[in-house]
Amino acid sequence: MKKIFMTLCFVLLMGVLAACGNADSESSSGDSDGGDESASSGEEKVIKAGIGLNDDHPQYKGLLKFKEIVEEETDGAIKVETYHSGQLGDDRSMTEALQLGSQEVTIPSTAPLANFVSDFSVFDIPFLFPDEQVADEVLDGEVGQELLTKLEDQDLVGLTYWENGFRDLTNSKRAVASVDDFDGLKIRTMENDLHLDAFKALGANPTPMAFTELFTALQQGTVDGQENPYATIYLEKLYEVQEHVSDTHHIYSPFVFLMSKSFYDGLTEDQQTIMKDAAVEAGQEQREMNREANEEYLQSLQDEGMEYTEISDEDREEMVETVQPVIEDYKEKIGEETVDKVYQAIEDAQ
Ligand code: TK8
Repeated sequence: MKKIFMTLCFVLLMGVLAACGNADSESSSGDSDGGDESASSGEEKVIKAGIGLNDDHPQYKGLLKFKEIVEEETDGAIKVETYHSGQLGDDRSMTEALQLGSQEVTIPSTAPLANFVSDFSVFDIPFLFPDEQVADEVLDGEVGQELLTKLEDQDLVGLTYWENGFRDLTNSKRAVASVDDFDGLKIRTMENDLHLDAFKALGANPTPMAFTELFTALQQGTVDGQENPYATIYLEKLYEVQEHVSDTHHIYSPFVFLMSKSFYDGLTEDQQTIMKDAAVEAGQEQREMNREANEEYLQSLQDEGMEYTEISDEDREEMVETVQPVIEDYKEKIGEETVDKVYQAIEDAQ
């Protein structure tokens, strides 16, 4: 009798222990399935965010704003480590690092990004955007957002656009006021075929180069000149190795706020929403800071001794006509549908 009682107690005890065990696994599987959609769920995550420009540039100030928002909104569950001045690499190599999952965020210009998704070269069409307001409307509108979705096939998530700005020519040889003045100038361009062919059409001798190599190349005379917004020319101290600046305003360069798709897909829905909202909010501030900077720094470049040449409407029109064959040639390479949609969006925004 006693033996039967003891057996029953043992069986009952085993049943109770098994039920407790299941309860633990159910509660843990509830967590591990990501059932907790809160922004601060799970183990701490770290975002390595690298850019090519230095820590004085509005791009870095925008990145610090992104960091502030993300760490606040996730209660520290996601930390952002920020790197500038090409510490983690150049636009292309950092974009490749995101594809590999060894870095989580970078913010390249669209020109090198066109090597990953060719449609982005639409923004390299010279003289495409008339001003920043139209650029904002097109980039933040349907066609700009649709382009960002094309990045997913490249293991990248494009969260939003920030602003690099209207690009202006500098060089160490001569004042550039007209098409003829481009003749033979060794101009560094971003790593983008449309940029190369456009400067060849103007008579220059272009060389594609990562931004991280630019200052040394200018200092050593490997190239005579380059083109970037005034804020970059000033804050990267290119006035130390360049004599002349012209307001060519030949291209409006967007930045794309990129995140590694493998990292993004591992976030909860709440965390993904925080990433997007933080990139957009920080981007709005970055655009404002960038515009103020570009206004201010043209005068600063002249104060540092650079000779400023204003391009007349007539000479700019000649530049537009000179690069038109290149634009026609690239419409097919970029994708006729994308080019037509962007031109239509620009017309609608004016
Ligand atoms: C910085 C670059 C730079 C771009 C260039 O990472 O390469 O000239 O304008 O700002 O994206």
